[in-house]
Amino acid sequence: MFPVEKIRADFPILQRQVNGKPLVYFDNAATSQTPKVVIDAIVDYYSNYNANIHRGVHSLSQEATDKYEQARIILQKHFNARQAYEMIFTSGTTHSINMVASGFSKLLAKGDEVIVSALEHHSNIVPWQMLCEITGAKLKVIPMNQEGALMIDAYENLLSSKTKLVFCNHISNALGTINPIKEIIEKAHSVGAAVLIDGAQSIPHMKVDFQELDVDFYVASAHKVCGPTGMGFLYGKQEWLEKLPPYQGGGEMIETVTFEKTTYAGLPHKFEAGTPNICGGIAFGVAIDYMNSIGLDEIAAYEQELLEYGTKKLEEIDGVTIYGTSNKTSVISFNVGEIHPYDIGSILDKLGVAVRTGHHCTQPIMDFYQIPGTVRASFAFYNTKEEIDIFIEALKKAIMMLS
Ligand code: 7TS
Repeated sequence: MFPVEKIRADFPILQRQVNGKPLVYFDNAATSQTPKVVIDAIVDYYSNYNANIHRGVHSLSQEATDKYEQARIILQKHFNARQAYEMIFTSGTTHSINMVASGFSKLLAKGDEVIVSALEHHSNIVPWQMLCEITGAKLKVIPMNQEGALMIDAYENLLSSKTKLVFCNHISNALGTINPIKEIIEKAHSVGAAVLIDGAQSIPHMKVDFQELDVDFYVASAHKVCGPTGMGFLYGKQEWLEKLPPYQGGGEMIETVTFEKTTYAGLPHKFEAGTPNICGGIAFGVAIDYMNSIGLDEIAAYEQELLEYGTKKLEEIDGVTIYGTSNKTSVISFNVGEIHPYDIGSILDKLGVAVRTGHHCTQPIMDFYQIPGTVRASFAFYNTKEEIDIFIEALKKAIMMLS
């Protein structure tokens, strides 16, 4: 039995009430909640060893540097990167994607092609459009089908010797679809293209192995995996990170500076200009350790149970349409008849249930289904079937009020 009650006790926020009702937090795809071990690590950092890193000879600075670099190793081991310096700390997925897109502005030329999937979050579309504007490269799109899955045959037809980069998410935030990224990566490599995978929605739900995937770049955010906001990573294969120019100039990313010429530091410092989110990095490592203490396979199995239960309960309600029905994680995106998702979300909130409504930063997916948005309930390993029952009753009340 998955020890969900014991796990819930780790999350102080789950004790609170919202609008006089016990909180039912089903907005985990937007951000996950924070266990006490991570909160304690943040308090410990600011209470006991707050200092700038990589520069001081003094003890506090050395302690902070050691903990920050240990966190990098925790990430390296967890994701099976070849080297710790292939894990670049960033402020999150968006930042990481922009770093790679900016770097490729020096590597692409007119006539080159890049491929994006139809299932992307705007943060994995807009930076590449900006890149194409600068370089004259062409953006092509892997289409999706009605089930919310990517059409891999069509992808094969898009690939050619002109393809330089493919970017795709591991899991769609709007629908929960798990994309066949190993196949996507293999096919891209067969024409010599590099691949960036957006793992914002995958790392909370599954074990990811960078070497096994043979992925070139993989990016994610700490706040989706029980860590703090404003923190994330860019993983890049060493040969790619060496090829890319630095993203920002500044302190810490240099080897020598003169007014005539500056030389850059090695990895990872070349991409980590300025004082980073030191506490955030340390807390990210603690969050990953916490997830591993529960076990990602156990988490995935339990979340699938929640997904099946929630889907069955929702399907019993008249007028419900669920979007995204292929192999997926614990995300249910739905509408009820013609009722606007925002209206449902507002009433659910009055009843203590937190969901996200709207286009989820995936307007192309909403356009595909010809809808303005959805209500999205996304479950985490600390949610329960009893909470799903509360959500279903609240939803029925909302439908009654709005029909
Ligand atoms: N990529 C995917 C697949 C995401 O789900 C998100 C955030 C991002 C990128 C951006 O991550 P950030 O940490 O840089 O903001 N997704 C969501 C969501 O679904 N609801 O709120 C944020």
